[in-house]
Amino acid sequence: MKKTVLVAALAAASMGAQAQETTLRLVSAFGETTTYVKHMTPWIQKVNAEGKGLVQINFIGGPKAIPTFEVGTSVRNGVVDMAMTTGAFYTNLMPEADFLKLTQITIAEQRKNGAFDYINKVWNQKANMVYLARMVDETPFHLYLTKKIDKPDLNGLKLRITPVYRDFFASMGASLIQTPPGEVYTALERGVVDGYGWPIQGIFDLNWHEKTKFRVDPGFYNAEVSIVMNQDSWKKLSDKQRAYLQKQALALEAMNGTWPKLNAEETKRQSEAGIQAIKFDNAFREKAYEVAWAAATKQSPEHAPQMRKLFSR
Ligand code: 173
Repeated sequence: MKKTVLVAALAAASMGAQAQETTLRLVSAFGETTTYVKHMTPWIQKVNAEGKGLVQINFIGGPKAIPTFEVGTSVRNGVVDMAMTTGAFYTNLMPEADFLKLTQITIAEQRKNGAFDYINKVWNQKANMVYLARMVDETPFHLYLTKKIDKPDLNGLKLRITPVYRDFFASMGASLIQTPPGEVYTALERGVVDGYGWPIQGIFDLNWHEKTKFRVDPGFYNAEVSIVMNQDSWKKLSDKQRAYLQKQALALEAMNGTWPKLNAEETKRQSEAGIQAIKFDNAFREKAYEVAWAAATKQSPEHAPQMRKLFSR
């Protein structure tokens, strides 16, 4: 009799412990050796160290676990609980995903002016996702080339793209081929493409600098990489667990201050690697925004105009 009571008590205690601590499975749409995973890793360590008995994050891996362009669907369906990814990789769920590149204010400002809540409303409804934290900000995209151009005319060039660059590069006459980041090096090496779009940071991660001769300035848009979460997994958490994750989301965003410095260092590193800047005037960047907002408004007449107001300076 005594023994039965003890066993029951132990079982209850262990169930209690399980109910308190939840482990969330997270995948990355970017490779495990990249700048973005390096930026996220200390954060996961912090979440796990401070979240003992409450919330743990189990980093499953990069595109070898789930291919880059399938990560969004996996989060929506709850195959994983969380992902580090960018909107351009899950436009199959909703066109609005890619509009986050058009923010001209920081994520801290987006939390203040209502943009963050607006994003969450759309993400909840259309993708079954919670938009938890933006971990790349204040970072322009660029066009990188293996051949020189002397005006913003991309006729005759074949470029590697994602939805980020599609309409802008097409508007200058380029032919386009979409690939995940993991296939850029091979495409360059085989001469399948004459260039690619990518943010100012990260081209050394997968050795693209070996094949890159030119970078076009100015940069355009604002690279977005974020942590998103399955909405059902979010709802299953206790209030305390949700508050903890929100606190840690802010801690991750507080690390965004390092990007401008890192970007300046990367620009220097590119020039030291022999990559030459091709400089166009600011009309190049302005056209990038014009083309993208026109496309956005067509794709989402309901949300694009409001997002434009909330995202602009
Ligand atoms: O793969 C890409 O070029 C892309 O869309 C992207 C978006 C944000 C950060 C890095 C890459």
